[in-house]
Amino acid sequence: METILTGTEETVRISPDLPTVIIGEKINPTGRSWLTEQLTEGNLEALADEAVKQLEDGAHVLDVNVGAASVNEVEVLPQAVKIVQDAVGVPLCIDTADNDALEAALEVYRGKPLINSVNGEEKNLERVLPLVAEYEAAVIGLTMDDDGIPKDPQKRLEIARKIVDRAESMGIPREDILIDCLALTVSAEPDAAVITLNAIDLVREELGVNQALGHSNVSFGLPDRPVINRVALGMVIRAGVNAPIVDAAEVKQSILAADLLLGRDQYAMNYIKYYREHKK
Ligand code: THG
Repeated sequence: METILTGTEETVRISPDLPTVIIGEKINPTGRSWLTEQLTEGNLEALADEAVKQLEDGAHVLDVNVGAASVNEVEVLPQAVKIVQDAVGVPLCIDTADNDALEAALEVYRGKPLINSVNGEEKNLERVLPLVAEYEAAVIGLTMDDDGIPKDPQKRLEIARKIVDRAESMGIPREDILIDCLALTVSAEPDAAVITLNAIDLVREELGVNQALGHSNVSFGLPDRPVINRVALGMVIRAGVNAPIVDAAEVKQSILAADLLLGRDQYAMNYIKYYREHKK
């Protein structure tokens, strides 16, 4: 089960047998008012710096999300994709709920992107999957539908199955679908993380597809978020997430450690290499 993504210069492979792929979350105005201001005014230069910095921090793919109430995404998202691709050669994860903006971004994207996202809502499947097929992209499927996000892990699995089945019926290879079992904050719902972990287990066992996760959501509203994010990350990687959307600066070492412990880093080569390069 190998998902292949390409940017202008680099290819990234996502597979249960390979080290975890880090999707950098920082090109996103949520909770960052200075970035919202820049995007609203159409000043996109900051995105190039943000992209380069995340690669230095150890990201492999970059999520690009310009969504804010004051931003015209149909105009700004394709511009953002161009600017980020001019700055870095890695594949991008195009993150938007506005499917006209998605289509505009796909038109300018160079390579094979990861579309973020489709979900189990009938209307959404009908709009997004034809774009995935047409542009021969990969896609993240969110385990939510017209009734919202189920609390029952089995129901999240059923939505994942529906997305995979529908995509395959349209000629989209199974390898090009990543499932996201949805991380919700444990500050609002005590069982939130356990439900997500159980859903990830089920998707790994029953569908065997690669899995993404908007991981930092788990700690919203709590003090010392990095410690929660780092501890939870070991758990979700063990359960089956192999392409988490995270702040690389915050969790790079934890991911290297998790891969080492799970036998995905022969002779600790990656782990040791990282510390050798970052000693100074
Ligand atoms: N699933 C998928 N895609 C997603 C999400 C998901 N994309 C968006 C989001 N959820 C994942 N990305 C983020 C990005 C930032 C934060 C959380 C998730 C975050 N930001 C800090 C805040 O809002 O407080 C601000 C950080 C800063 O100031 O630098 O927590 O679930 N498929």
